[in-house]
Amino acid sequence: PTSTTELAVSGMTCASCVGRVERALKSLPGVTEAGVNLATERATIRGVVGVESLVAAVEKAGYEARVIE
Ligand code: 9UX
Repeated sequence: PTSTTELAVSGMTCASCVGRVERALKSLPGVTEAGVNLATERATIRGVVGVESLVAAVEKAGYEARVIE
């Protein structure tokens, strides 16, 4: 089923960081929507995708992520 996942993302300091993280998330198969809020350091992702894949994609882009329970 499609679900919404929230990640806490750290290490972003400018708008280009936000774009990098959004692109990394949107490039994953199954992701239909991904948005990043720099002020709150939160990423919201919708789609059919495992949370470990989401975290790995953010880390590969050079930032830190953890799933918000
Ligand atoms: Mo902005 Mo982010 O100059 O990794 S892209 S700090």
